[in-house]
Amino acid sequence: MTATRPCVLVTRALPQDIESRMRDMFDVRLNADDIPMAAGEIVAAASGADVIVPTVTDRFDAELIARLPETVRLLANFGVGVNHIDLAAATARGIVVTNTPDVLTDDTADIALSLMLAVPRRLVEGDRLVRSGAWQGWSPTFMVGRRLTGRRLGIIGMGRIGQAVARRALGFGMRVQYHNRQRLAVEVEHALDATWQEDLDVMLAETDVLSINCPYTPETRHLLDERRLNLLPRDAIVINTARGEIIDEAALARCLADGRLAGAGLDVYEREPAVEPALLALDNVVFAPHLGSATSESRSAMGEKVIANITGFLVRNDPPDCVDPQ
Ligand code: 8YV
Repeated sequence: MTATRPCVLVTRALPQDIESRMRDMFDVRLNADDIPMAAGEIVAAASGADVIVPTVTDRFDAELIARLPETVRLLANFGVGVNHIDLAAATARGIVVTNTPDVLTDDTADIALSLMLAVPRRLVEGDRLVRSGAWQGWSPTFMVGRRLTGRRLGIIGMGRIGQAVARRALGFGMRVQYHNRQRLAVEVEHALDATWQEDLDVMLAETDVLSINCPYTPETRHLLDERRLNLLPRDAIVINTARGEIIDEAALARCLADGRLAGAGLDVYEREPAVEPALLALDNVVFAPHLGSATSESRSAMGEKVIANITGFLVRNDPPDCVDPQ
């Protein structure tokens, strides 16, 4: 590290233990109010900074990256997804981008499974009914849902989180198939008892529970458009814990409203924190407010990764979680 302490701008409030470690190690500029910063505020606050720590709520597009002070050499993202950063523009400016993989895998998979259970077992609908005081008591035909056991799970994106979802689904007796750009090693497929489907459309037609776990890139924008949503069986449910933009939300709302799909469990949205109003009106959708990595364990570990990436970059020019430059 340089003799003077490196200057680090953090755009959102981070867990206290992480902020205090950063205060000890760096000349750190924190966002105590935790109000998302506009592009101009980021540019001004980054004056003289070596590193910026962004989150998913910042948009580091080519225009903002071009305006960053020359001193900025690293964007140490707090989070694994980097779709909010224009990687090509960063590379062109000689700015390295890092992220925080692995540490949030299990917690994000847990949220996927929570939604997978909550939707077909109608848990949130039930919670609303009990709270309303209108529950009339048990009956053989009351609030009957569907079981997960034996149902066909289709996973789009079989990276770390997709595989963690598959491991959990095995415990629920689901039959696992996946669509991924690359087929997994045979041993991994065997361990997960998962079948590769090269053709996404074919997989969709044979899927009861669809879990989206791929990154959001220009290629995956609206990957689940109206045509593909219509390939799913009528009693299928859709779970999205990846990025909202991968599903055409308006098309999803239409399919759910007219019974072409049975339900959806969503943790992410196309225009967060706004949610498609047509979806909000539906009882067969369970919403979570982007909770994938929201455990104290994940958030601290993400912060530790950010610190390791900053020091790895400044000391050895070799951060452990360097995102492939484009
Ligand atoms: C994070 C996520 O909380 O890591 C990600 O990509 O989607 C979330 O779980 C968020 O990105 C923090 O920046």
